[in-house]
Order: sequence, then C-alpha cells, then structure tokens
Amino acid sequence: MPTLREVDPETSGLIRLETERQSTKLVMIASENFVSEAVLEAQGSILTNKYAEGYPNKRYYGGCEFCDRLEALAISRAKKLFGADHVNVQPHSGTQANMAVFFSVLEPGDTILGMERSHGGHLSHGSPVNFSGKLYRVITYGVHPETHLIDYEKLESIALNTRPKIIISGASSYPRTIDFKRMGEIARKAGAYHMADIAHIAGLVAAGLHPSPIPYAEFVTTTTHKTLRGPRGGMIMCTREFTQKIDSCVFPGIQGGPLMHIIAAKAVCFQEALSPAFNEYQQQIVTNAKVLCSELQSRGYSFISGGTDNHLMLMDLRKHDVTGKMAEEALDEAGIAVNKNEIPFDTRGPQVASGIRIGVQAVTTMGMKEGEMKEIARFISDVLSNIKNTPTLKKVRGEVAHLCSKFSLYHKRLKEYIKV
Ligand code: DSN
Repeated sequence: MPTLREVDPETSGLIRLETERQSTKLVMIASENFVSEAVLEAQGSILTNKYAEGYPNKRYYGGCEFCDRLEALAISRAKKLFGADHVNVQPHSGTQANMAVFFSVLEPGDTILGMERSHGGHLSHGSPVNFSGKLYRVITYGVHPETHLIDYEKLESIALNTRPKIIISGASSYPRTIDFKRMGEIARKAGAYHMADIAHIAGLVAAGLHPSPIPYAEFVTTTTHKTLRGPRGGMIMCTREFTQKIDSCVFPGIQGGPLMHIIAAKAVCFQEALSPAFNEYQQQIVTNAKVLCSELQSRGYSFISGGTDNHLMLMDLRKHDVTGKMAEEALDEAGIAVNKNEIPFDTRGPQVASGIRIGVQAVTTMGMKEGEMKEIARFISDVLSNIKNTPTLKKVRGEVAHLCSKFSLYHKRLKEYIKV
C-alpha cells in the first residue's frame, strides 16, 4: 500500500511540520495535551471504516459485533473511572455533549444560567454567538470583583430570582476549585437541573484531585482530550433516570453514526486513567502549575485569583502595558504556545484581551517537573519584559528548543521523516 507521503506529499509535509512544531515548542494551551501512542493507534485504526448508528446491541447496521463490545468496554471503564450511573461516549465534542443535555430537558426559550464567558465560562454555556445563546434565554453569573472567585451568594440570589431551568457549572479559564456541592444545592433550591461541564478538569476529577460533581449534578459533560489526555471528543454522564433521554438526544437527536475509532481511543484513555501512573501524572500537573505560577509571581506577574488549584493559570497583564494579543504573539515567536484570554471585567474584547491563559498538562506529559517550571517561568518573564526585542525572543526560542529536545515525545517520528 502506498504511504501517505507517496499519495499526498502536501498533507504529509504539513503533518511533518506540525510534528516539528509540537516537538520544538512548549505546548502550554490549557486545553491541549499529548495522547499516548496507544490512544493514537486506536484513533488511527480501521474502525474509521465502520458505520454503527445506534447503541450496543441496538444498531441500524450489520457487522457491529466488535463495535458493540468496544463501545460497551468504553462505557464500563468510564463508569468505573467517574462513578457515574450512565455514560454516553458518542458525543463528537464537548459542545455536542452540552447540546444533547440541553435538548434532553429544555425547550427553546427556556432560561439557562451559566458562567459569563469573560469570567471563565465556555461558549456553549450561553454565549450569544453559540446555539446555546440563540435558543435559550441566558442569564449569567460570575466571579467576585476582588477575590476573582465564583460569587456563590450572588449566584444563588440570581438563581432564586430568575428560576432557570438548568444551572451550568464548570469553566474554560477558571483556575480555582469549583464547589460543585454548593452549585448542586443552589440548583435544587431554585428548582433547576444542574449540569457540570468538567471538560478542563476531568483528569483531576478522575484522579480525585478535584471534587467530583457526580453526586451533585443530574448531568456531567466533558471532553476527553484535555487533562484526561484521550482523543478529541466528548462524553455525557447522567443519573439513571435520564438514560433514555440522553441517549436519544445524542442519536438520532443531534448526531448520526458514532466515530468508532474515537470511541476505541476513549476506551484506551479510560484504561490509562484508571492506572496509578495517571494519578501521579495528575498530581504532578497540580504541583507544576503551582510552581510555575509562584515563580512568575516572584518575578512581578499577577494572576487572577492570586494563584491556581488546577492545571491552568490566568495572567493579568494590565499593569505591564501589554495586551493578551501582544503577549501571545511574542511568546509564540519565542516558542511558547499560550492563548490570549479575557480576564474578569476585561475592558478589551476577546480578540485583544488583557490576559493570557497558561496550562501545564502537556509539558507535564512530556515529563517536565518543578525544575523545568522554573526555567519556563524565566523564559516567559524574559519575553514579556522584552516584548519588542527580537534578539531576546530569538535567544529564548533557542533555549525553549533545547529544553524541548530533552523531553520531546516525537524523536522517533522525526527521525523517520528525515530517513525518507
Ligand atoms: N476551546 C477550548 C478551550 O480552549 O478551553 C474549550 O472548548
């Protein structure tokens, strides 16, 4: 069989360039990670050839006997990992997982209460540019202006005054522990359902390093590719009573055939996450994030909420006369990939923003520990204090490449590229 390079050198060349980028730059975008070779193998397998619309033992196509077993395996591992009553592993993404939950209990025009996006919430939690903001009446909650912690008291009073049908907890750029128990209590008091979106912190929850929302929410959604370190995709967990509704909202409600190669890779990811090594990995993430954050603080940088409890931190750049956009671009030039991010009460829009979001889960997968976090803090500080100084950015770029060369996961792949 001809290789990808022989069939399509252009695509193959671009994959090679991306492999080089991921090997020689620091991946510090809080929603990315490096999957294992086992996950990659399952994801790139011949399962992509198979249609399996429906659910195990209830398919619309023949020849699904192995797909049935694979999907059942993924489900049983996910249930064990998170202690959920019911799991649906078919959502193609986190947004589709959230959409299926909304469709299962909401009618267009119903009120939903989610976290304000600029305070850390996600697009699919009610942003006006997303289906969630277009179909439903959206009310938002946020963080306290001084502590930058979720203002649960205000949230409760908003919930009691507006009586939403669902309250959404979970965030994309909130660096602190979320009190899911309290959110569940507020939802009950307000007569609302509680959906917790744990996309960012799923790995920490699985390892017991962040309290689980499972006992306090009818619905828990997640992606599988962030701290959980699996293939790109989504998943829904729910209490037993919503089993039928959730399954039928995913298929045939909003999706067609499941991506069986991705479901197989999810099964591999869940097995990895059930191992003691995964707990150590998650513990190292939390340690690395704290070290990186405090090193940067000691160099004069401020962080929203004053620190981090999870895998990410949100740097507030306002006092440095630097925008998030400028910082993202300069850091990228120096080989450090982060994203510009609005901070709570930001006066700049998301395209410019006053902060950057930094995540350590991918560099932790590479094997980096406290010593490397201190080096990275120095790189970031050198760049941000010399943002227009090309020689400094070049110097840091070299230092980053040197650090990455000691930890790169793709030496072998790159060598193979050079051979051909
Ligand atoms: N885009 C993801 C993130 O970066 O947090 C969320 O979907």
